[in-house]
Amino acid sequence: MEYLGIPMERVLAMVTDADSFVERAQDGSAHSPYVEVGELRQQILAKLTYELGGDPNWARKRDWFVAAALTVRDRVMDQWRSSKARIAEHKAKQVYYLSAEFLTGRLLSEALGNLGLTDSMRAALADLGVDLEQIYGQEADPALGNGGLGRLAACFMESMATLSVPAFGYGIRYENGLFKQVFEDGRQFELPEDWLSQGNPWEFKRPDLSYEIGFGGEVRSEPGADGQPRLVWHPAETLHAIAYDTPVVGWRGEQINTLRLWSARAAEPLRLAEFNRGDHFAAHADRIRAEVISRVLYPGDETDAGRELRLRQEYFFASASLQDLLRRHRLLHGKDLSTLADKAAIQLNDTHPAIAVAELMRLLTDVHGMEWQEAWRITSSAFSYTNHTLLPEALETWSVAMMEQQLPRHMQIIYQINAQHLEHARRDMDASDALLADVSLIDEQHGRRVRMGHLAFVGSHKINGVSALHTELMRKTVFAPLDRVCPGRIVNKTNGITFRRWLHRANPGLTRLLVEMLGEVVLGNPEAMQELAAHADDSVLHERLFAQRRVRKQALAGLIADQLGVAVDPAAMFDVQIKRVHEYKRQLLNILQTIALYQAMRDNPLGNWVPRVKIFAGKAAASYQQAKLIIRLAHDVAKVVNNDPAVRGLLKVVYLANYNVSLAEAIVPAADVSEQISTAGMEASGTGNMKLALNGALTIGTLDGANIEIREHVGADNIVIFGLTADEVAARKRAGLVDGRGNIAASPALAQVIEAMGSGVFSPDQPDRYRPLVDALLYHDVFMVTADFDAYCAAQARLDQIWAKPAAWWRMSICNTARMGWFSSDRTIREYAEDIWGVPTRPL
Ligand code: 26Q
Repeated sequence: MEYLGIPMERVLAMVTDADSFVERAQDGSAHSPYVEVGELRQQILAKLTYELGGDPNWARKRDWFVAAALTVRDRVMDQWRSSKARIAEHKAKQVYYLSAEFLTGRLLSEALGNLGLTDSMRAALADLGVDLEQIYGQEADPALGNGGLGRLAACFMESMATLSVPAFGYGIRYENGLFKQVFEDGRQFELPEDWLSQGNPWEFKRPDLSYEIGFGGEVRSEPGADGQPRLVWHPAETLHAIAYDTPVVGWRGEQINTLRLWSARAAEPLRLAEFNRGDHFAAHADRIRAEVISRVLYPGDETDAGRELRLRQEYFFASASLQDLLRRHRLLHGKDLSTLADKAAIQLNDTHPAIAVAELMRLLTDVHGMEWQEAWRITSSAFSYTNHTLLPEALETWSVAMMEQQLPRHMQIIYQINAQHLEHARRDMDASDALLADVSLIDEQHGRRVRMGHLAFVGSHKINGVSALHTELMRKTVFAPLDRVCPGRIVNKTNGITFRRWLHRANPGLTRLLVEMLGEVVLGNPEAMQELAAHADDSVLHERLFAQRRVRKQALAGLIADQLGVAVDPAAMFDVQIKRVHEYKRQLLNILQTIALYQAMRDNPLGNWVPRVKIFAGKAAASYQQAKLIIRLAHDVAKVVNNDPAVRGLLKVVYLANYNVSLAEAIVPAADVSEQISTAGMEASGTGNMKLALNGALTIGTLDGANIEIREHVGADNIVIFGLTADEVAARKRAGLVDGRGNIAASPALAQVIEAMGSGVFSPDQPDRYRPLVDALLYHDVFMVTADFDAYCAAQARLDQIWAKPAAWWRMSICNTARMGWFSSDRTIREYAEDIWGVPTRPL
């Protein structure tokens, strides 16, 4: 990461110091550090020389990174093998986490940290004249996800390894992850992402682990072994799924799990007949059609449904994963599949892998000859499903016609599941015709579509939301009908984040302070951080926290200067909103308030203003025009504000490009204010809110998602809440109150902002550029931006007042860090393990 390359002795000194501090607390290695450093140095040199064919005198940073990564990987291998052996020996139940996305972030510092090797590696590399902090930046950040859902999967994988829950993560090895975001004149452009171009030292290709995946064709009735007729699927097309494994190292490296990502290969490398005829293009056509399946991650979060290739991706990885886990079951537990649900808990990360419900039924009945009812018992005991959104446009459905064409046998199975499900609803639950239509797996209203959320629900024993509010809304809205006919299945599992990455690694300075004050216990038991609140008024602690934050703000300021050429003052309040750009997340509300603040500063340049830096980062789906326009507005506002001498030293606006896990790791520890301002009822949980509060930023937010629980934990005095509640938003929508004109007329500040935007103050070359945004605010403000504007500005003013009293500010910040322990993904995973999966976890 470039910011670590900034020549700032204090940054490095602080980071280095703190790292050793964390690791000395780990009981991992019995080695003498001197022996260990020497061994590491030898191994790195050997890797560089014999595996990479490099020369220590000429090696580039990238080579040193690969040599170091391979060295660490070797250390992981023995533990990995023994983890697998232990599971086989104990015939343990395993968790299978099926997710279309895993946003792991870089792995070198995580592996080193969790193995307790950071210090020794730093010393070994230093002996070789190489700076560890610099080679971290050589690793590609695998962008195999869109946002929160993908990062949650990665946090969960780390926590499962830490808690010794035997687990496989199953997903897709996209050759191109989420697009690279670049800006031209404030407009977002998407470039292909290329994380594998220089190789990936962490993955192991397993060519021996390959499964056939079929598509299309037809279903015929044929006599089975017993002479009875049975349905046999004859796919028109088959291809292979090949496994690539990455080790997942938990804290202290005791349990190593596997992230297994599938890559698509044509069944036949090329069509020989065509090749021999000299038609090389036709010979490769099948290969290309097959391999495109794992080529690219769909960039829509919350949208982009309905595309055939997406369905093929979903079935591809669901089928490969199920075939693989069935194979493992037969290997470890014998050919009897009736015990499958005792040995496998299969978690569906949203509906993206939901076709797995039908696929497991097919594999158990058609392929393994099991009776339907027995297969259904096993399937619905093995699966559980996590919902991440209630937005109607994000609920996946597939047209029956497309399903029949791509997966004809699965369509039949879905009909059969639906028949028994509707029969149960009608006979046992006394469902009316209207209720039956609502709970049917087939939506007949919009041209016959399969409702994947319904399929996942019906095929699961537990369905969970990701925050208390979200789960309550699931029961009350989208899943209310299903909850009536299948009561008791919906449970809440509030999200969490791994503190190893988001506190210990991202913020070693703060971690060191915590350990110094409270002892090493805080590393394994974050609830022990509570004690810090007793020191909330300790002025020495305030100063140390201030110094620590300042170092990280300086580093971020360096990064901003490098990327944007904008100088920001580390003494100013760093006010950050970092997340996917979506209308419901209301970056627009933040920008409107920024404009209002700018206008107020200009009107009264000698006022007692708190200097602020508004920091944005986040990608918009490539086809999401309104979101892209919001990004452009942020850039246009930045241009005007940053070049206006009237507000110099008072206000800066920056939009950092290509937000990803690594950038988050640089921004989170440098944030003073965390913007969590979604329209209430629309953000399922949020997890950035947790990362920022944990690192001591003060949240300004609505009563939405996990913000509500954050308020309960940190205390209402330590968070700035504003705006309509979810109930109030729902009531307004019901009443059709989405006209913003009344709100604008009632707010002079807002009226002035909208006037400026609409008249081209920020787009003089194209005055009507922001007409679509203005029109939406005026006539169709479904995200309640105008309704919440005044309350939001008042909340921002409260933040200014607190900032002016540093003792009050740091007291609140301390209470945040101290009381965020509950949001560890270790806690979340323990809840899943106990209430959903039925697997043990180890105490830390
Ligand atoms: C669906 C169909 C076709 C193509 C893409 C998609 C798609 C892809 C990604 C739909 C949704 C997503 C991602 C959703 C997501 O990240 N949701 C977030 O999940 C977090 C973890 O639970 C929550 O904290 C956030 O509130 C939620 O927005």
